[in-house]
Amino acid sequence: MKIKDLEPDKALASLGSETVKVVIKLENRETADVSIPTGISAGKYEARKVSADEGIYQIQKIKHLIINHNWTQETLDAQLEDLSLGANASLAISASFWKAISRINYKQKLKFPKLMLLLFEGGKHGNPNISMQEFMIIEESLKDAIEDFRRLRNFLEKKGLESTVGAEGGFSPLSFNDIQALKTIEKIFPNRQIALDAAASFKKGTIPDYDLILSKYKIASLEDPFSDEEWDLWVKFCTRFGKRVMIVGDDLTATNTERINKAVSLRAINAVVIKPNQNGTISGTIKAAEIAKKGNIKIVVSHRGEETIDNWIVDFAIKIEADFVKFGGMDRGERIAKYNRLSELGMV
Ligand code: 2PG
Ligand code: MG
Repeated sequence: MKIKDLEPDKALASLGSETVKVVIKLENRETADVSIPTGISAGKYEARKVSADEGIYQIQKIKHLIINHNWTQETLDAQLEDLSLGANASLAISASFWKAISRINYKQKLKFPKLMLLLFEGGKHGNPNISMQEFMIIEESLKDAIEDFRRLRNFLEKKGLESTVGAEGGFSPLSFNDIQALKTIEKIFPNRQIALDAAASFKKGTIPDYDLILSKYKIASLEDPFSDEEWDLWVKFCTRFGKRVMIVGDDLTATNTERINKAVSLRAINAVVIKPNQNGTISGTIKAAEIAKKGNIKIVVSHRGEETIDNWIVDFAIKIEADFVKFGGMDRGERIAKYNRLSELGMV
């Protein structure tokens, strides 16, 4: 497919910082625009991004190599890799092409991933008295997720605690700590499975008592329990708990094919987060997901801390048959945009 035009621009992400946006036009008159999110707790093994200004400059500079040529997703991404652009500039081109040619046709019958619905957040995303970054529950239906989030809001509202939300639309009451968050979830949702993201690479001070938390609460999934360097701790932990709990690599693996390969062969994880902007191209991200599938581990496709209102990540998660998705709480427009897309595509 020939790319007729490629226009880089700036857009604001959810915390008010500038990010790279691209509008693409194809010869068949399809157009698409994408704007790239960024991590708040971005891992050090992620592909390097550049500032929005630098990204726009880079795209303008190489645009003549891209337009008026015929591409498949693979050939375009191979060219982008050769050009060594910032990951956000590269992904803006790669993902706009993907969005223009691979968006889901509404008439298809789709298999939807389970939702990791964010209820409370702390760490770098919210009130730091809550040391873990994310407290989620697992939902199989969008309707249940909407109802559950509303129930939690009503509960907190009665206590005057509902007005503080974190970066991803989860609640983050200033008076809460980790245990209060867990107790509240257990009280209101006794039948739901809990998923946590400890984001341990960013934690100051002591790590939580995982033995206690895993024995007391219905934890089905624990992401980044240790930092992205502590391979031995990961392996021991996964040997011990991996049969009953999903041990999920995010900062550890950074959607990087080599790191996922290593984590799979060491059995350091039994599930992995996939984030296109950690990788820099769509083909590279798909390759990372394929390694995970071959290694028989679960896939969690995730949004980022600093998100945009773009929603192609939803189509992408469905297309690569993700087992789970993380799109935040039912609050803040950039999170709602993803839930709305799931609804448009027929998730009930
Ligand atoms: C994470 C992500 C998304 P950030 O750690 O899983 O929730 O956060 O984008 O800030 O890295
Ligand atoms: Mg994470």
